Amino acid sequence: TTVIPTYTASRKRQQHLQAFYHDVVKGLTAPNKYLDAKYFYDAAGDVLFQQIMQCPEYYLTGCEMEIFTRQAAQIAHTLQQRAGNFDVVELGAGDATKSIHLLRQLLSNGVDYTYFPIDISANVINQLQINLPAALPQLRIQGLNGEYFQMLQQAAEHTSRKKVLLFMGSNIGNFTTEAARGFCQQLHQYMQPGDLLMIGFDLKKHPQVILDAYNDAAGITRAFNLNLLHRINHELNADFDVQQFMHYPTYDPGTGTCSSYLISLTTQQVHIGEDVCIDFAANEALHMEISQKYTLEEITALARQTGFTPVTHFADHKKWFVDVLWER
Ligand code: AVI
Repeated sequence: TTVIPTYTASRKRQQHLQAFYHDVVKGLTAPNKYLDAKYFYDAAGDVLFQQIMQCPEYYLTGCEMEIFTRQAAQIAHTLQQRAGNFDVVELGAGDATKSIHLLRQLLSNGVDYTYFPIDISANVINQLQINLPAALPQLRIQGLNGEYFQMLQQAAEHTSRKKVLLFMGSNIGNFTTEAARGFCQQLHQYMQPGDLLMIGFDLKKHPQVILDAYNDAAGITRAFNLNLLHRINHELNADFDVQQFMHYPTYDPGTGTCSSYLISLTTQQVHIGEDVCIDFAANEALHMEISQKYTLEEITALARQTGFTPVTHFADHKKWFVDVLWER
């Protein structure tokens, strides 16, 4: 019995490495070079992202935390009124530091529900299954480790109750607006009429505030971006000279798109394994990530375009961030 898990783990690792290699080579050989931001989150990247969330410039976490601490009662009341009996499913639950306030409020209101946190990281799910029941002993929790849509399917097989889906932290901002539309449409297909969806959106605001959030003075976001080059070096046997790349975030207040680039400081070549050699020109840009910002009107339009009915929204006191509630 010990052989099978080891074999499975190494096979999973092999599959991961193949997909990672494929995506990296595809991005670095494209006419406009890019890397897929989903690869930021290795063990070092997870730690750096935790540190970003503590940075004074990175207001998003504090704003959404304010919404969930100060308005947990209103949010719970609205969910109960709209959905009656329901289970809670959280996509990309992380450490649930924000949703725990809602979970606690629902328990103290006597709502009988199961919490299904979904996360791609097995480690995250294991930790949640230990830590959350310690903090909320009455909580019924069923962690689901895997891809969002596969795990949504599993959650649906566990229970036929209505679902309240949470997708928080402005994770939707890491999609282009077109991809966000596709994602919401796909969610719609996995939901039943009457199910609710709560999504955290970062709002358009003073451009300098946004730019600073992705260019913190302590250099954590810089390290977060450069860490992906380190990861490619370690995992794919590449030779990025990380010092020769500069973190360069931009924000376009017209489109609301914040884009992070790494700029090649010199003409250089990077080898990936034995077969691939990538040429960088001096000043060539490598696109790393987008963090899309929205207006409330754009969010409402997104709901309607993807088949949802907007119910209400909860904003922080500065009106920098909203968690919107939509009904399927
Ligand atoms: C996870 N995501 C919502 C973060 C964001 O704001 O786009 C990732 C991040 N990248 C740099 N700082 C934070």
